[in-house]
Amino acid sequence: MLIKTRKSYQLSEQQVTDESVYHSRRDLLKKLGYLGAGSLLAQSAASQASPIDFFSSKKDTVFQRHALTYAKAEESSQILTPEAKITTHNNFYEFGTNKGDPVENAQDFNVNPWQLKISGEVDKPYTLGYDDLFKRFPLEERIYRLRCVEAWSMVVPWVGFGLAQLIKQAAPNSKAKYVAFETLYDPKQMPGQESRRIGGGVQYPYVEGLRIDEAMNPLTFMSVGLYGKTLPAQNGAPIRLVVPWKYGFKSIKSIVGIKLVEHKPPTTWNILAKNEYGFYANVNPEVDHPRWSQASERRITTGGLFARNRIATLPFNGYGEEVAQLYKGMDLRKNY
Ligand SMILES: Nc1nc2c(c(=O)[nH]1)N[C@H]1C(S)=C(S)[C@@H](COP(=O)(O)O)O[C@H]1N2
Ligand SMILES: [Mo]
Repeated sequence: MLIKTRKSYQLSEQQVTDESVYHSRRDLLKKLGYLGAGSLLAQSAASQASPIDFFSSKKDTVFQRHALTYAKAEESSQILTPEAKITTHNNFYEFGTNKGDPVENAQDFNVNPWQLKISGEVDKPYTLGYDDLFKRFPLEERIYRLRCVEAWSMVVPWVGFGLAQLIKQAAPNSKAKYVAFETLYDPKQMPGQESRRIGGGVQYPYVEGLRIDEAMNPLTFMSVGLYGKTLPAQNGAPIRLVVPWKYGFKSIKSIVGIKLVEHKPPTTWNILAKNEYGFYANVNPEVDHPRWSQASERRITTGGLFARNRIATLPFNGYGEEVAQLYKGMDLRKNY
């Protein structure tokens, strides 16, 4: 018998009702000083060392729903990766190539003021300032698996909004076939951009891209927070992309530009090694990296060194039902 189970990403949407999303957003706005709760917290928003809590009061329903969301995630074997691991095991080459470099080197990264420009093949280009990132679109929580091309993975409770909302607001024209993303270029703040040795020889600014239909898919997410708080710098503050069915390198961090374009845009890892990293980068256990297998992954969980956390990798990282149709008729070996 076929038992229909909920998709993991729907979990949070079912647990966090519209009402609680509304309240959590109100709560955030309050913290940021928009609903008259003072400016002290608004200031600390700029400093990633003291992230703003989206779900402040431990007594109200919002917090309880939030906790319930996490509990349900654990029940459904979507065991959340602990916050302490999500925020200390990072790939963010602008701050160094070792997993512990970003948390160490990004502590003074200044994200406020910020400008995110939406431009290109659109009728209504616009720019979002720091505050707009949290105000313009209703925030929601999504629990997603994140699968790095290096064969490790995590389960992350993100906070943010669908990329489709941001794109629709710009009114794309008929030439908008792809979306090009760009990370901040600021070598003074990002030591990896100044030194080839620290930055791993990557060409900066880091750039990424999606086909327009991939960008408009409901799963494609702009994250401004995790574990109910604003994003730590090392995870891509103040705003980063999350594309859960693709390898992690597509999920570009600290974005300053989103441009709708006619032709397939260049992407950072493809520029660096095009035989190893393609434009699509869909998680695929059947197509190995030239230097290692992609058939399984090490899930980063609560377990220690000897935890049995090697699991099979799923096509499209387990999101095939939502996204496989985007690639109908395509040779996924060629389009890796
Ligand atoms: N600008 C930028 N974005 C980036 C990267 C990077 O080095 N620079 N690394 C990517 C890779 S390889 C992964 S796996 C994810 C890691 O996100 P996390 O550190 O939040 O887990 O970010 C992606 N986004
Ligand atoms: Mo990655």
